[in-house]
Amino acid sequence: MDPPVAPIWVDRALGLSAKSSAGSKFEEIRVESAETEELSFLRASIRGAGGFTDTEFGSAVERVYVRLAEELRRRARVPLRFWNYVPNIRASSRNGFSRYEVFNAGRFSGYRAWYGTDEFAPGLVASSGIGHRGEDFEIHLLGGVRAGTPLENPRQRPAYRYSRRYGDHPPCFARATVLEDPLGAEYGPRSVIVSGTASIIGEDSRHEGNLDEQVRETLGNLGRLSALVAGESRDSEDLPRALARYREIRAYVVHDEHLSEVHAMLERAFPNVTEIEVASVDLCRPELLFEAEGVMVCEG
Ligand code: 3EB
Repeated sequence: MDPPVAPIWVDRALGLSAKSSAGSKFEEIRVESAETEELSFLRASIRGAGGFTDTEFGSAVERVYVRLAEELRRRARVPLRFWNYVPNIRASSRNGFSRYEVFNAGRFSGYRAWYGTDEFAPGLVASSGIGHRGEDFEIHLLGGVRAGTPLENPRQRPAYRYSRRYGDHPPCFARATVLEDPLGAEYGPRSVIVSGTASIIGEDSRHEGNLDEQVRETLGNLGRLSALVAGESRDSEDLPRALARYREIRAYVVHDEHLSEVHAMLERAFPNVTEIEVASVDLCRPELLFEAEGVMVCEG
């Protein structure tokens, strides 16, 4: 698997009967879509954005968000989950801004234009912000008929309230989106789409340079979210049981040589995930070695 591609579960939820449209290659923002009665999967891309200046890139990100808002509105759909594939995500410009910070500023402006206010936090959805090793900037968006409910992780500060340490504009996403609509028959009535999750407590990265510990801390974050959804007010005593609620997992490592080790660790941790995906990408903070996202189901 080599992102930007949709996770397995998105392809499955769209199914074979999804109607696709290709979009024009001659437009600045190219939009492709796949639609079903319940879901829209949109892919917007800008060619060559890896070579843009900070100003050009920030404004490109804003325009892609605004364009996606229009595309959803036209289809009478609302956002459920984003994947942002940012070229050179760890690069720093001459101005000292990382590409991820520039991306965050552009996304913030895009949301402000979309909602017409700075108070858009209740409308945020699950997201992943990762790098890829091409020159194009690409955003994938899963939209649905009815909005989900944003969920935050008590172990982590909401990203939209991060301090200025991570840029002048915070990352705009929720830790998870809770859906009351079935994503697919196999999940039952209620599922939770979980954002990219890393070894971050509060807003601080933990276990710099230590893969095993970063995986362990990340599993703790994923487990906490699961316990919360299950109505447990504290950290689950039983991490394996909490992780067993996950049905889909996609993970990212920065170093190719970690791929098989991480795959094996995740297979042990997630008994109810049929096919664990692991890809090698750059992550948004230089000290992070690992990130994971997925879907869980909750009984009742
Ligand atoms: C973090 O703050 C770092 O920018 O959309 C996870 C999920 C992360 C989404 C994003 C970033 C994003 O948890 C990783």
